Amino acid sequence: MTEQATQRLTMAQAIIAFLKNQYVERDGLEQSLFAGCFGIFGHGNVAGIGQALQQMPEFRYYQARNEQAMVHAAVAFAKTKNRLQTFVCTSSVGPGATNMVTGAALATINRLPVLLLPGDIFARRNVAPVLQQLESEQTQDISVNDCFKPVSRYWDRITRPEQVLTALPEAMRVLTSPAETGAVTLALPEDVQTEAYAYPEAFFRKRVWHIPRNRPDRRALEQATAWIRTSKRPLIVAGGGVIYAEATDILRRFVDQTGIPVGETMAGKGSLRYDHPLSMGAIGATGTFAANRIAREADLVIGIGTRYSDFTTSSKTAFENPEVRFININVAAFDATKHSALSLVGDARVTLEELLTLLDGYSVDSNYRTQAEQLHTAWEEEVERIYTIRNTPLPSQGELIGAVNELSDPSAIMVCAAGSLPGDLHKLWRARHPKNYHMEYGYSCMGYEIAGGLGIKMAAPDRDVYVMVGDGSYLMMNSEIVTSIQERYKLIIVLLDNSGYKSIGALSRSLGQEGFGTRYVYPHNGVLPSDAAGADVQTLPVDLATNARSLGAHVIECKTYADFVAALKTVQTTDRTSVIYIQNDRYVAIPNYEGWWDVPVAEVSEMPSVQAARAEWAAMRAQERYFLG
Ligand SMILES: Cc1ncc(C[n+]2csc(CCOP(=O)(O)OP(=O)(O)O)c2C)c(N)n1
Ligand SMILES: [Mg+2]
Repeated sequence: MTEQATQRLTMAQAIIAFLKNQYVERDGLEQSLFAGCFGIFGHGNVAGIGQALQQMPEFRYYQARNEQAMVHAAVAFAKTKNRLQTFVCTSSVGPGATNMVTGAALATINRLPVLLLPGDIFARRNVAPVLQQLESEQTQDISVNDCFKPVSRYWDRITRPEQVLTALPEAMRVLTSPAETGAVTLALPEDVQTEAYAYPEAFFRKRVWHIPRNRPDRRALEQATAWIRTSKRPLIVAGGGVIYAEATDILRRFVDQTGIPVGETMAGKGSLRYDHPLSMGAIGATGTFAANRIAREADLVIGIGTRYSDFTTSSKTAFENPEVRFININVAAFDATKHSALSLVGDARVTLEELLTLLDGYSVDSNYRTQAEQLHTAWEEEVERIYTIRNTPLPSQGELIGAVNELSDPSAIMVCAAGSLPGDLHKLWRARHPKNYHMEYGYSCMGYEIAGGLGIKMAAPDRDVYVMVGDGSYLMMNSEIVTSIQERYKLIIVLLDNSGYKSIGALSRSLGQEGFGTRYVYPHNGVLPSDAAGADVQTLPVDLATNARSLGAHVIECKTYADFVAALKTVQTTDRTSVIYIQNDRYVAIPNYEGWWDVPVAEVSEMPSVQAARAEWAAMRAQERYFLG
């Protein structure tokens, strides 16, 4: 064996020394994959990864308040960077680790890269059970970190220091793969983290991982061309893949040349500017009437970078044309083959470029184009109508969304994740650039909003970041306001208080259940009052504005729409994270525009309203289709 130069480091030091030398390159643009490491220290990582970070301050360490939140921040950062950069997240053993499981699931579902380094129980075992260890009577080869397995795209436990020599390259392969990316978890036993090994120096050399723009099979492209040329009513469904591939310019050219209208998913909104005449806006359960009407009769659906979630397909009821077929452009074969599609497995940008060349001279029938353009105009009028509602005494959510949209800088980024806001924003937000609308709707995780906003601001410090958050989500996770103050990343948080869950309240009422369990009010005779109790309830003495102030934010409390407009102007010059607090109406809703979402209704109930909802549900359920090609 030839002698290799080595460096004696602890396993944790070797990890950080390796990670700081990992770069990615796409289209000739090179950057380091990791912007640093978020972490919360405990006995499971303080002397391992914690010591390594202290020794290598060039790999920037950021303190977080909650492990779940730090993964959200990392993932939101990665989404803003089109998956070309992300963070490492280090936690202690036990609860610190399991707090990250939700974040891992969110990352994997949304196909966003993040590297998780939870501390793990002792590999040497002699002192077991260590504080916070889950013991098993069947095996000693188990810890709570096994919970990460189903939510990680790559999972490993490092029981000897030299194992990182083979584990870290695997982690990099997955993190830098557009098709396979998601959460990568390396569970690090707290003793092994501190153990030394003579690592080959070559391991720490700068490495550049090329992010490919793979091209689909030529024959499949030709077949797709033939399908498009013979279709009468084609529709593009633009998903997150369009944005991650930076394919929005070619998409616009594709649409201009072919006249094919575009509906957008939650992750794909912003693929085409809202004011493009062939933008049908949001599609599916939270879609516009424009997109949903075009979808209903489409004979060809071209899905680009979409997973076809139930929100996108209106739970498989959106596409009613008996002849409908699908062409799916996707980096992941898994998604490309959905709906028995003709699969174009490849990068959205290069695939659209090749397809457009092959479609030279093709354009949809002018009647169809005119119909789509008219629907676009009608939809824009509907948005205008909702933006100009002035509801009293409490403002409506729609008008508040309108104010944020119109008074925010066009370059800003708006972030949201759960509650009634995502559905309303999907319909109403006028996306002016591909990053304008940042919606985490793969996991729709309450608590992502503020933590995610922090990650976005770190990725795009020159842009204003508007966090749209409900009172429920705010209560679930507001801790990263403190981190935003500490690191001087200014967020503009719009906190919409409707005393509970407007979204699930409305869903519950639509299922005949009167909003049971969705209001923040005192129980009455041991039962939480539902919406049937109306205003005859005792409200809670909770003061969220003061809560935000106590965390260091600049807070502006509003009562009216006019106050809200004034606050939106004021926050443009505040010096730190600012919260605009406003109560808004729980009941004024944005209509459903011919979309549907399958939420099964109880088959047996004594409530006539539930029985009626069940009958209505059964009728829609019968319309759900399989797309078998
Ligand atoms: C972590 C998590 N728990 C539960 C849910 C289910 N859920 C979806 S929306 C919602 C209520 C959100 O309340 P709020 O943030 O006040 O928004 P609103 O519905 O009032 O607009 C709940 C409980 C979820 N999406 N995420
Ligand atoms: Mg609420």
